[in-house]
Amino acid sequence: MHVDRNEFHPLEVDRIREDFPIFAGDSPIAYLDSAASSQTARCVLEAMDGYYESYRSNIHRGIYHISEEATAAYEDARQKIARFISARRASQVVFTRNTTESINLVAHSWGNANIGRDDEILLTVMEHHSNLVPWQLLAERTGATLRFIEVTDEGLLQLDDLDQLLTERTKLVAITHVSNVLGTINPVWEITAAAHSVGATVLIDAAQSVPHLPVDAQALDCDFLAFSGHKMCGPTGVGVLYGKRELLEEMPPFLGGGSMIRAVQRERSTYADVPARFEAGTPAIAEAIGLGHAVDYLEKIGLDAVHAHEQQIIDYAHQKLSEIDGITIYGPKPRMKAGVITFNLEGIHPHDLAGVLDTTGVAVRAGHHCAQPLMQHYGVIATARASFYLYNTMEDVDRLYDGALKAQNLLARRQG
Ligand code: 7TS
Repeated sequence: MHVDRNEFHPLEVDRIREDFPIFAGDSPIAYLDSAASSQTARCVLEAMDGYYESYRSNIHRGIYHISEEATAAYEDARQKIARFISARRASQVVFTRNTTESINLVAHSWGNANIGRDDEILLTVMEHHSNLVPWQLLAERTGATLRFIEVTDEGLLQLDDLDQLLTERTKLVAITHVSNVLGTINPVWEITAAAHSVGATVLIDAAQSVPHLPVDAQALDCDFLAFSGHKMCGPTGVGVLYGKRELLEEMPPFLGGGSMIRAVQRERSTYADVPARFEAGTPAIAEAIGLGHAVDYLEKIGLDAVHAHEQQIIDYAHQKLSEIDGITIYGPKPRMKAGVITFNLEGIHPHDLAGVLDTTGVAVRAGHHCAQPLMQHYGVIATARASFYLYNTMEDVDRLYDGALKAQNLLARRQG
């Protein structure tokens, strides 16, 4: 079947691409690895430069002008992020380094206090290692048991089993909103409601959803939500943990040090209110300010529009790549997923494929994508993955297609 990309009507992305310095020049990269880390919008870079050039100083301590300015900009970023995910209060937004640290914070602070040896933690087989290893470590510390929602061959969660898996022993359900490998958008609202009906607490790994879809933490009713700035046009080094107020307020500190205390004596201390209690030491000030501007940028474009754009690209990518002989595409149909397509070409190692694609200026990720249990489910060691964002074009898909054919010509013949 011949696929004509003009049948699809992508959003106009030329103007959006001008907002990303990396795409300037005559032969821009076809950057298809935004699930690993997105590109940074110029307004984010300018906001961070503005801090360093004009009011760089520490926060929450200075009684001079530029420190007050830095504190205000940092707290303003917290407000913007709270609004972006529809948190009730800004104090429910804790700045961390990334999704991984947000989840570890919950595993230590909430987990150590609330999980015991007879308890169960329910995960899924499609979790990123970030939302698996912290719970394995917690289970080792406490003697708790990990249980798993299976994945169907189509790449959806096997939710028929949910009623059996959720029992009065289930204390925590920790699930990804969107799979970083398959792109599957999981029905997290339904799972959260079912988990709450047995009294379990729910953490949603939103690393791949908050950057790409409208996410409303209050509507989802999740107890915790974790995501990273670097996947949403923001800088590296800053992430977010959202939590319900009553849970955060009960939780003991994770890291100890400056900024998180109320009063310190030789032998003991009392701790600050949330969110400061969980932000020990000097935080990533410029990065938090940059993330606030990334949120402004995404809000201006609209997350519905971003998602619709990715759906068009992923529709086209599915049709186009399906034309290739010997391709296996993993995961659900385009309509049920975000902008990720994961595949293998028969007889070609995905690392070799990625190497050939790189020679044509196409950047994809190849490997296990930090989701080894999911690879084991599919009986593969690695896959190639192209992931799309608001700045990608149909032409990027064509370049991926052409590069895949080139790899087949170069490698399949040699290996075959
Ligand atoms: N959870 C999911 C669903 C992810 O996709 C990632 C990163 C993380 C957690 C961890 O985020 P971090 O910012 O703490 O590292 N995913 C990927 C990826 O797919 N390729 O590289 C990183």
